[in-house]
Amino acid sequence: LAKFDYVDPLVIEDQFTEEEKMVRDSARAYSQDRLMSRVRKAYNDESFDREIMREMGAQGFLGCTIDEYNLPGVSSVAYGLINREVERVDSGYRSALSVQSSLVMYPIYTYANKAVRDYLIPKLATGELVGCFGLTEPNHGSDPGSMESRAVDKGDHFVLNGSKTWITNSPIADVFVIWAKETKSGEIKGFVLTRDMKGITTPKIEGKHSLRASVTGMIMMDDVKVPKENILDVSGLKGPFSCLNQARFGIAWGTMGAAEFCFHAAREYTLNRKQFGKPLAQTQLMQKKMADMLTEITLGLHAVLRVSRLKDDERLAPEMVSLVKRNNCGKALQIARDARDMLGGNGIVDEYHIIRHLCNLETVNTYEGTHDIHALILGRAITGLQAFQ
Ligand code: TGC
Ligand code: FAD
Repeated sequence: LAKFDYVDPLVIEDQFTEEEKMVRDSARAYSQDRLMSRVRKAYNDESFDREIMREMGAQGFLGCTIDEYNLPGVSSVAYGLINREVERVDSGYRSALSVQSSLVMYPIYTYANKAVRDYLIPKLATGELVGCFGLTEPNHGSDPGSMESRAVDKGDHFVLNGSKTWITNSPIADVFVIWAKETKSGEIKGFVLTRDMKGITTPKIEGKHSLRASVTGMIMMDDVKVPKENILDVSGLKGPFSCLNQARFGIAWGTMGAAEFCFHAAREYTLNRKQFGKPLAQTQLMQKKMADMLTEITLGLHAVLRVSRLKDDERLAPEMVSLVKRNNCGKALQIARDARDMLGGNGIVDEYHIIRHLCNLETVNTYEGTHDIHALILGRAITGLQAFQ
């Protein structure tokens, strides 16, 4: 009989190619060596070190699935494994990676005209330029189709007005992928804005108790003149949603990294901590919690691996992404809560990192479609009935 390994119970390792394992190992080394040592201070100071984007660029993480512009063109699984390793340290750092790769480079690479693409993709890939993705508005979060931002066609340029909120990296961004309704057609269109355009302001959102190592802000657009060639060649909500398909599946991988960190930390702690004369890990309650954690992490990883392979096989349905995004975020959040409890008082101290993961996962469970919105997406697919409105 084979030996059971609690670190990899269903031997997922066998399912990765040699290249994927190499990418995973280098992402793990970078994340543990370079990110872990900075994260407590960054989180406590509520600051994001822009240098991290250059480092991730140098590692080849940014836009790594693109097979042009000297980018590595790795599989979706490899991209997922990078997300898992980065989020093992902090969801905010994974956010920086997913926004730049999936929400900025992906739409520019897929929908921008050649000149814009040729200029921006190499600079975004090195982290020389930082991008952000503006879909959410103060009055429209789960329902972006009702957005109020407007783009008016003025012949050789568009004029954009409106405001976006909750935008990862907007205060430090050089490039803005903005979704707005083009008034003539009434259709949602994407536009690439740059920091030098007049009329853009990006105030930081202060006071977050979650994702503090990531900077979040607004984007206010006041008569911003955008050249015609900066429009993206896609219409309707499928423009932003096609980007979200990329980012949401990366989140499904990433959250498993955060959950694994919490599981291993709680295991270690309860093996060492004695109460009533024996290790806490020797109690039935602790062992049940750990059995549940390990089960959910294992199922979550195997499920997102399957979705990634289907994606690379061009057999991906958006509902598959909703299923793993929703499940893995919700399960990671529960695992972080249980781990927090297992450490008793120490569970709330930053030195043990679990409380930070727990607070971060509250955001991750909300952004890119809340847990309940993904339930409604699945509910529509199950019943054929739309329950949003
Ligand atoms: P609905 O009728 O469902 O769809 C409208 C059109 O869009 C198409 N579509 C998709 N296309 C590609 N991929 C998908 N996943 C798609 N989902 C929908 C659809 O086929 C249709 O096309 P067409 O040609 O027929 O018009 O639209 P709805 O308004 O009823 O949508 C409802 C709902 C709830 C599904 C949707 O609005 C939704 O997903 N809401 C959640 C909002 C959200 O996820 N926001 C994310 C903001 S970005 C963010 O959070 C970044 S965090 C970054 C970080 O730091 O990591
Ligand atoms: P709401 O839509 O107001 O939802 C509030 C509650 O109502 C939720 O529980 C929701 O599930 C529920 N609800 C909504 N509709 C229904 C319904 N029909 N039936 C039942 N329940 C419903 N957005 C971007 O565009 N770019 C970014 O880079 C970005 N980064 C973010 C970073 C952070 C730190 C955070 C917190 C958010 C970010 N977001 C970003 C925004 C994020 O996508 C939204 O917060 C999210 O989509 C939810 O929108 P909302 O906050 O307006 O909540």
